[in-house]
Amino acid sequence: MPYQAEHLHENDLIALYKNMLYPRMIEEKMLILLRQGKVSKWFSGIGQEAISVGVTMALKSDEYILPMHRNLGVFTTRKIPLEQLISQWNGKASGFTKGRDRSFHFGSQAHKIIGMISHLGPQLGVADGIALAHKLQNKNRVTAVFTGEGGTSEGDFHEALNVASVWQLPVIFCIENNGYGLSTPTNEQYYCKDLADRAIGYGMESYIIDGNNIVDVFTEVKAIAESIRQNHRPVLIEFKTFRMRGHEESSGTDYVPNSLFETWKTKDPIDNFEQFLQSKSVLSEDLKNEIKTEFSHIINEAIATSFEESDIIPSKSLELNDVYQQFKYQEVIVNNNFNSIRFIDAISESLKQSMERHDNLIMMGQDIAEYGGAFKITKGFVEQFGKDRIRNTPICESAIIENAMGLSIAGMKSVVEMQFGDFISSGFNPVVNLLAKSHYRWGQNADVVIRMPCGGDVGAGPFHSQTNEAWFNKTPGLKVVYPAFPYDAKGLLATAINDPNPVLFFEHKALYRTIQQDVPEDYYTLPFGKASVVRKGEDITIISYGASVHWALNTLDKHQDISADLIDLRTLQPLDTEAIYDSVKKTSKVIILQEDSLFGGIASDISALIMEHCFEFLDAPVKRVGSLETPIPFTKNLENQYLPKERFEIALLALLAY
Ligand SMILES: Cc1ncc(C[n+]2csc(CCOP(=O)(O)OP(=O)(O)O)c2C)c(N)n1
Repeated sequence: MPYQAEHLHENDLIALYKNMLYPRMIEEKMLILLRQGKVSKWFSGIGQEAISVGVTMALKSDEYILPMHRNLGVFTTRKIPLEQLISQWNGKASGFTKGRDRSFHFGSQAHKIIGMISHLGPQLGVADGIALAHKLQNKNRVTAVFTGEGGTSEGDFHEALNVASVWQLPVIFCIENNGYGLSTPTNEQYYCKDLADRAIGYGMESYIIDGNNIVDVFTEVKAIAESIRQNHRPVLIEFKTFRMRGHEESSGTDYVPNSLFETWKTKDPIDNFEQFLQSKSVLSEDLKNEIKTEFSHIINEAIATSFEESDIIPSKSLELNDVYQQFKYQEVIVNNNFNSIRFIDAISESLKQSMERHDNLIMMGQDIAEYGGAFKITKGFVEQFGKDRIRNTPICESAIIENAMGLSIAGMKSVVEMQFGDFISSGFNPVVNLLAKSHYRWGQNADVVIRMPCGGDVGAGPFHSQTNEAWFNKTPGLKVVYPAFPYDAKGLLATAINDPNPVLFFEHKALYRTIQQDVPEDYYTLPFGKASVVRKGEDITIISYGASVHWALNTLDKHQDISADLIDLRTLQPLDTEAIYDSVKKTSKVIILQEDSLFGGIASDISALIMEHCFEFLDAPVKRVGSLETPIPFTKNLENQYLPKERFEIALLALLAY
């Protein structure tokens, strides 16, 4: 193999060699332990070490790298302690995820490494977010992210490249083209000669590098990184290489022709480089043996230390405590200068005041800049805060939510506006798998608020009227806020932005311009997990949130003789169970009204909780009322039939008469 190494000092050459050899020797040991059933699942990077090592050595130590499942060389080159790595793979408490996630599904801020979630593609958008943060912070840093060739078929890949290009982000996208995605060969994965050509469509430059030649990888990536630091832009690199073992160790390689293994064996990145170094008298036999003996010793010691560590003793409180980052709510109260404003103005004011308070807060969304967003909530923001902080995005919910994760990793806050809450389905994966699980998995918070204009009664049909909070209430790690009044909306949104955890903030569109209230002019906060009792009464408890609070109010206005507690939950996660139980214990009858179709919604869980905690206090069965079990229709008559307003009145009267 030809090595153009004249520009490299002998010490650099030895460092490249050692950094490749170390992960190879660890892997060889792992394979033995795996066969003995002593380690969990293993994805081999044997034969691909030059890429992990070359890229990592080409970057500076304060620059982030986002590796995949075959990039042990990234972790070892960044000098992650081996005992801790082994404990991670063995599910021990001192591993990076405390036994909560396996293999390379973790990150380490100390080493500027951000590990993957299983879904592969989301890594790429996260890299965009980190690079965006660095660009906004005027740090000349490159971010490198890996994907296999299989992962390039995912929408996330295309979205991330497009965003990086449109925003000219300093990201090096590294495709490790190793011939197979599990058992799928490249000709069943994509229909073009070189994946590097994908860059053309995104107006991006690209390179093809021999991924088995450590000198080429290191030298070329170093030059590309230096150039990107000077002149911010993304670059796509396709590394040609080969996967020398199965997808994972138990899956075999029957589908790979033997001739391919034979050909690629001759291209082994370590054997060839070793021979080259020996031919140049850089590596003597003695030195080689010395290095190998030293590594062997380190590896055996680390394995012994890790295996001595006892198994995790499960603790419910430890598990539950790590789902969210601790947040110390800071109350800000104001009691003067009230103005009568609409729900929509309250949201807008709150956003503006938070933008003024948090220099590290940015907003992203479709058409939110000059146009002011679909509902004009951010009108005028660009003039005040500039386009760096008020960012129009391409139409790619997944990549933008992944960007938000990346911003958080690099110390920034973000608010992402969904044009309509319905479109979160196009960014569902990063919300429920990346933002929600990150803190529990490896202690990395996602300081992101996603604004969700939602809800029906607006004649907008199945794709612009859903109230999809139940998709998220279900997922540990997310907070869900759903105000019904301008005062609550303003204060709760300020808290959502202060909270370092991911918050889904639901804004009912039918309330935007119809509900008005006296609201303090200045900035204030309201706590999560505290319901508000909108009406006080004795005979029945009505529990609701969002627009349906107003439907309940209208019903009570029509029936002045009904004495009811009307509880507006305000936040669904956390849920104020105390307020619910206190009221039910007082009134002994309870009806829960939700706008969403009934099955699987929050009303069902609240009903179950009441049964479990207040059964002895009940004088009647708990009643739930919600929309029909259909998608939400567009035509007024159909929508009226779908929504539960009329059914609520009937059910309320029936329950009172029970
Ligand atoms: C969204 C998603 N679909 C399917 C999988 C299962 N899966 C895990 S790795 C893999 C193959 C990945 O191939 P490639 O991106 O080429 O990387 P390689 O394993 O070859 O390094 C598949 C199908 C997954 N993890 N995520």
